[in-house]
Amino acid sequence: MANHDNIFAAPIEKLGDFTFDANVAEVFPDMIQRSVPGYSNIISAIGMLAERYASDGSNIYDLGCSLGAATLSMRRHISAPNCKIIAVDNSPAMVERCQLHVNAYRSETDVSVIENDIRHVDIENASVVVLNFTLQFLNPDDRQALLERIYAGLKPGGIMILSEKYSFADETAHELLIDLHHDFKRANGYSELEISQKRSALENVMKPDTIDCHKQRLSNIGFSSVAVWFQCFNFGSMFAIK
Ligand code: GEK
Repeated sequence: MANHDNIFAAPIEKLGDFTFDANVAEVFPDMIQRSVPGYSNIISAIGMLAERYASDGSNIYDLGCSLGAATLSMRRHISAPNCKIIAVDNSPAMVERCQLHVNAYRSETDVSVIENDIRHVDIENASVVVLNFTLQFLNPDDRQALLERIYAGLKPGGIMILSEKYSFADETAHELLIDLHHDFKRANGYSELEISQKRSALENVMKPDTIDCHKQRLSNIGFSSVAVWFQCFNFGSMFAIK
């Protein structure tokens, strides 16, 4: 059974900013499953999309891979020959554990797990690029440049899958969707204290954009088909095709 996330269960006197350290990596599968509505469905669908879009001899990127859930889902589904999956994360604890998960299964598709900042990784000859709940952790000023580099590195017809937590311009909708997300967390066993401490810890490190902002930015960069294919409360996933 996965290790249980109780990182915010006891009162923390000096609540710092949230970081992806060894404590988080240890409980990550439990944490993300109980915190992100639809996470398992999204992981499965990333595999299905990769199966359709991975092309012979191309690179597939999983940017902000954490423990490699999207990488493993894609590796299970891809049938195109000579593809290479490049999984990147800048948390040493995540990368170390991701490598162990990757080693646990054999596959025709090669996987490289790389410890690096996704803002500095070369993206080239790509048929599929996944940003599964990662862009939201970048400084808002760095988001456009990364998306431009992804666009440039994608082959024509290639796909980017971008899952994010969203904010909403309408205040009532914004508050309601946040409340529903907190209900979801309560239903998954998180206490009021855990919910509020995690919210405070994330305040400085996660600045979500609106769906309109994402769509506008992707269209301006040049992506031709941009659509939200999944949404539950204030979480969702879109694809953008070059
Ligand atoms: C999944 N995609 O399970 N460079 C590299 N990695 C980064 C950076 C950066 N600049 N900033 C944050 N990260 C995964 C889930 S989790 C989402 C992604 C969440 C990494 C960070 O270390 C963490 O592992 C990941 O992005 C975000 O499908 O925890 O809500």
